[in-house]
Amino acid sequence: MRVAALYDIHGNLPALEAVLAELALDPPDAIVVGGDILWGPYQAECIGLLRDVGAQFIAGNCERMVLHGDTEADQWCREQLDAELLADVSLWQLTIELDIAGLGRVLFCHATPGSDEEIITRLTPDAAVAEAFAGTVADVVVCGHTHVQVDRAVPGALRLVNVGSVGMPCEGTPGAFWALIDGGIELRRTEYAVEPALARLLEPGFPSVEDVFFEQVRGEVTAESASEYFESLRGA
Ligand SMILES: [Mn+2]
Repeated sequence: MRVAALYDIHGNLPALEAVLAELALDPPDAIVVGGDILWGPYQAECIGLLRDVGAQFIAGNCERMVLHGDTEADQWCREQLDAELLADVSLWQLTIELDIAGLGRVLFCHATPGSDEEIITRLTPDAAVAEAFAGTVADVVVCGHTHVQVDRAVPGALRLVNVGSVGMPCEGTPGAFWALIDGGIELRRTEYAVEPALARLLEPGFPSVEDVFFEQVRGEVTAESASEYFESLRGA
């Protein structure tokens, strides 16, 4: 079974189009969308493209923010979606589990199985990671949320993979980041044209679009700085 894991798309349609064009050349058996497809300029368009290819969706903290939040951006995002789509999003589960030959039980969640916003980074000590996943029965956990790719074995626990972000990566280089899971786990990067994408992302009127997208889409936020920032928030 070949599974593409696409996380943290954030309504970045040009980035998603690039990944889907690559996947169309050799379609996987399943596509798991790991939360935070919402909270960005082209939410409904991204959901539409992924529904067309039969993707399965789980919810992240941004789905919760778009459904229930009260910032200007939360409200703008909610107003872009019709009642039927919002009702569908409210039904998305927090986890999906798949049995994948060569890996075993693979649990997909946005941040951790028990929280859509718990911070785990490449800098988080093993003991804290083991504690966050205590009680999780899986061989591999596939997560996102912190927008930096990670593949680490947690001693005595499990293999933790963060597939990175399609739409708002913090990797020090532009592109859409995701993973192909096929017995092994391949962390992937798909290139797309940055400046035309930024021009398109401005069009719908998503609030603070320049603050949210420009540095990350241009690849100006490094994995090191993002990991240090997120790690400073952990447990705060
Ligand atoms: Mn996110």
